[in-house]
Amino acid sequence: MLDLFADEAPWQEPLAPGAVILRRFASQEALQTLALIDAVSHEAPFRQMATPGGHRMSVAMTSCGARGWVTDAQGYRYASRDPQSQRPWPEMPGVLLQMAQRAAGEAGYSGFTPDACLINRYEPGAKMSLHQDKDEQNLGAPIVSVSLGLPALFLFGGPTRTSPTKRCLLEHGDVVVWGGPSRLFYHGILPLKPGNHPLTGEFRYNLTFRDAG
Ligand code: MD6
Ligand code: FE
Repeated sequence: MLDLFADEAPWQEPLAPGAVILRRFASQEALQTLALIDAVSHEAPFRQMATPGGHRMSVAMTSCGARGWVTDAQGYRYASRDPQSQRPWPEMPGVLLQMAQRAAGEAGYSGFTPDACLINRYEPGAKMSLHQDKDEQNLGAPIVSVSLGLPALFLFGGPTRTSPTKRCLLEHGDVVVWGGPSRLFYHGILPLKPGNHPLTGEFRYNLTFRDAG
């Protein structure tokens, strides 16, 4: 298929110390990435997990790589097997690993070796409350986040839950790389507005590559 959405040259927007948005960085690889998400989800289906407090998440998730992020009554953690099947998570496809490494390098983080890729799927109304990503062993490594499909409003805060937040729209192909001084900053996603994206229909997908170690 001719990709009418991959023509723009990428550009960078600083977000915070250590954090940058690489606009449209993943546009060229969007179709391939969506096909790989589909393949991963056949082995490890999207599921809405329960928080430790017993709330069902509105975002459906799966993972690939040596580790996957899971939540249940026992808490948030990384696990080397899919709790639903007891099988190892699907391998992280080489093209995804390489895309994440290129994005990290572009943002000044060379030598990034993610071992986990969490894949989020949002339907209209789905959201991600303000949170910190702190379940990874290696907090010195950045996180690379790839957005595909419908746009979403991203809230980017500061070191405390009540820090002022800025809102930015993350669109198809945008990649956020962040680490360093803002690695533990609070962030979230506002409820997804309904829409119809030519490549993903009513969904938004987000992939986050982490060194969970
Ligand atoms: C999302 N992203 O974009 C949710 N976390 O759907 C995250 O929670 C996130 O984009 C850590 C680093 C980058 C992220
Ligand atoms: Fe996060």
